[in-house]
Amino acid sequence: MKISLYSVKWFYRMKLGRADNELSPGWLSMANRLKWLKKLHLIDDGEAVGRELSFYNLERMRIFIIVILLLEFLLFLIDDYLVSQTGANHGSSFFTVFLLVILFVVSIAYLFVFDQLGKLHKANQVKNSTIKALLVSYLTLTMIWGAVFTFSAKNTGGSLAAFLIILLLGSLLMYMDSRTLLIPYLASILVFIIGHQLAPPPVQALVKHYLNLAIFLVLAWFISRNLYKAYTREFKARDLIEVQNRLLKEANQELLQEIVAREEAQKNLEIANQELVQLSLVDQLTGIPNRRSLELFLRFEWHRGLREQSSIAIIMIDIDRFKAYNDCYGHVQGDKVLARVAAALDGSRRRSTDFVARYGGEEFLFTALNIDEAGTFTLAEMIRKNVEALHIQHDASPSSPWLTISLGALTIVPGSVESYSDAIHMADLALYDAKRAGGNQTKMYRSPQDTLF
Ligand code: GH3
Ligand code: MG
Ligand code: MG
Repeated sequence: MKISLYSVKWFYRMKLGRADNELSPGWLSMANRLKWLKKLHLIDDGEAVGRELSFYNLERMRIFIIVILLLEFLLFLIDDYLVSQTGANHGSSFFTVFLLVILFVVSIAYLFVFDQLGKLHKANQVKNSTIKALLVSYLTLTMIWGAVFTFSAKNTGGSLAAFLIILLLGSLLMYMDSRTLLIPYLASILVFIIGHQLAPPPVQALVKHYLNLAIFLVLAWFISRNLYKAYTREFKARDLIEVQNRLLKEANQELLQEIVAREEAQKNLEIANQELVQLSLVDQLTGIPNRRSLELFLRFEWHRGLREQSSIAIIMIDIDRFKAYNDCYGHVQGDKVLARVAAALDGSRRRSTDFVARYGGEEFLFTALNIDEAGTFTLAEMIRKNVEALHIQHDASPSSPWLTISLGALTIVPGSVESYSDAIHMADLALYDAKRAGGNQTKMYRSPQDTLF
């Protein structure tokens, strides 16, 4: 294939100004399609059909030669019989035998040649034109032989039958265009006419011969022409179907690739979306929910608390002397510790409704639902002890050898203050209290003078 199949699609579109991707445009007639496909070298321009024809013609030619040899044998028997019956005309019999021997030798030689040609053709080592020339030469020789054979027993009329049989058989078995077929026809007819001029038979036999020959010639030529046309038409249709199949296959392939690419893109998009959601809700450093996540959670739970008049515990947590820790152990180590503390806080959740988030810097917020003040205090103390139990060394802390946290907590029923931000502020005040008292402890928000409201 010399030009990509894409070019056909492109060409169809350009030529007819269509933007769509139709592969088999109904608006292009079959003849036009063939014409343009041929121009683009997408379908056969005569070479392939010629090759296929040569292959089948070689096969048929072998059959033809075998039939000729059988016919010869028959003629020999008939001639032998006639001679033995009449006991005369030995000249004619000698001429007949001579002709039969020539045909026999020539036919055997050609049989061998065609056999070799068949092999060469399979290996693609012989030109089409060579095969065609040899096929035509044999056909021409046999037909000329047939014409000459008519003189061998002019009086019996039987010899003309041999010529006619060869004429008809050759035309039927060889698929040739009608012009090429004219070569053996004209050559043999010429010999036939010359022969009849040189040794004219009785007028009656002459008329009979010419009439028979004319009828057979027209018949053979007509049948052969139709066979050849039907064959080439079928070949072209096959070729066109093949091209269209190829185009279709290619289009399918493209479509498949597109589907795969789309699926891939979709998957990537989903992953990216998931990552985005994660990024926006989870704190990168500690891996626990971030402040945004906390706000969403609190907004939802605050409304529920309002409806159900249930309590929410809010515990504000702050690492003690963390600045000093950073100064002492470095910021990278400080980051690691933040993650460890976050994990300890996360591990302190007892119920599925318990929630902890990084509030910012070294501050965290723990919430629990449906819990009273005593429960909240116990929970906060449990959290504090959990962190202390990590035994993270903190040499810069004046109050403890370990890293500790301070907690400010309260239990509140939504509605008693206007928003959860107020509740957080109150927890923060309690936390401030805890810091003021030396840190590493929990303070509950309860004294009214602590409040700013
Ligand atoms: P206090 O006991 O009063 O809470 O003292 P503190 O030093 O913990 O509090 P302060 O607010 O003075 O300092 C908080 C420190 O927390 C300051 C900052 O260096 C540190 N910090 C905040 N966020 C991060 C972080 O993401 N990584 C690290 N390594 N340090 C942080
Ligand atoms: Mg702080
Ligand atoms: Mg602190």
